[in-house]
Amino acid sequence: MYTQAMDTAPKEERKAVRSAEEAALEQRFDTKLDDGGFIEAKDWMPAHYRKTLVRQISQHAHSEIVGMLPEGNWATRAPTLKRKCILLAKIQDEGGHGLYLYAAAETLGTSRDELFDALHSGKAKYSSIFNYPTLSWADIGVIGWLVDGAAIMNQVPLTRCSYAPYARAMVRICREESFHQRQGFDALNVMMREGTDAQKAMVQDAVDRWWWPSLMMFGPPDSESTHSEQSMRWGIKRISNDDLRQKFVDATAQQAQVLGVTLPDPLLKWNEARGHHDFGPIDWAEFWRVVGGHGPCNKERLAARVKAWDDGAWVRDAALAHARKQTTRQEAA
Ligand code: BYC
Repeated sequence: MYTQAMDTAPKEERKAVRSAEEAALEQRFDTKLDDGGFIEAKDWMPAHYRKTLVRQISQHAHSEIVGMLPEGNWATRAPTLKRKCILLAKIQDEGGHGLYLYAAAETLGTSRDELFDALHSGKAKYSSIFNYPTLSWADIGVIGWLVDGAAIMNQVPLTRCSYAPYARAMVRICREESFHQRQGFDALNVMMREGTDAQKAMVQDAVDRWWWPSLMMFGPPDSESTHSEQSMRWGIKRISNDDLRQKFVDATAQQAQVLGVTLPDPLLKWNEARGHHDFGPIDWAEFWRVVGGHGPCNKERLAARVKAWDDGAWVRDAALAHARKQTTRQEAA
């Protein structure tokens, strides 16, 4: 039969050569990671490593931009000009984090349109925590203290993630998250030190509502975590879900004492033998309900993102038209 192919070996033979080549590449990839090396966008990587990274980085990016919504709810109602400026800056930072992360995901060969499609169609996940409502101003402080606190605990190890573009994005994100956590603690501290009894009660109420969902941010227990084992082997995750959760509980229990609030867990207690705090059982049924789309605000959050995307269509069209006009002018010059 007529063919222009250079390689006329039988199909099975070609497959064997390809898989031997792939095995050698995979061996080199594994050795690099075992030696503590990092992978760059143009390096060879197994398809599953690429897919895992696109999944995690895009979920992370979606969480950042969906995370702007519960805070945006209070942008017009911040109690002072100073707090309003801080809140606006924080919300803008979250938008920026989303953009660094979408850019990091794009280096893996997935387009931003595909990533947004997955979010808007409800296929892609984002952090469970953003499906809870922000009912009072104290919620904004508690999001900074607990939610950003949990985010830092989870994200500092990601600055050493084996995929270098993600690791580099995380360095800047963590610096900004650290400011977010401190501003949240400061806002609560002012309410607890100088506030009225009603304001103190508002802080306690917010802590009571956000504590358990914050612990869920770290993901399911290690025994039920689908991706942990492989992601740890590849150096995408450096510390397990349960270990990070424990570190967070230990750090936060002390901060709660300084603030003068009670964490809503009667079983929370320092365990001298373990050198850690023991804590009560997490309601994993609630976690899976929220992750499955049935939390208090899932529908509202997704609808707000889709609306923002649709309302922004004219801006994207205008930017594209402007870029086309500039290219035509440059070509004509
Ligand atoms: N919510 O095998 P596992 C922020 C899913 S942004 C929803 O342990 P993995 C901030 C998981 O995706 C915070 N889903 O997964 C922003 C998987 O489902 P799929 C976001 C969750 O990936 C603005 C399944 O459960 N941070 O802090 O090894 C303002 C099994 O889980 C959750 C990041 O994204 C959850 N909480 O570990 C303020 C950090 N947990 O994909 C603050 C980067 C798990 O198979 N991501 N699932 O359908 C990570 O570190 C890891 O992806 C996780 C989960 C630790 C979250």
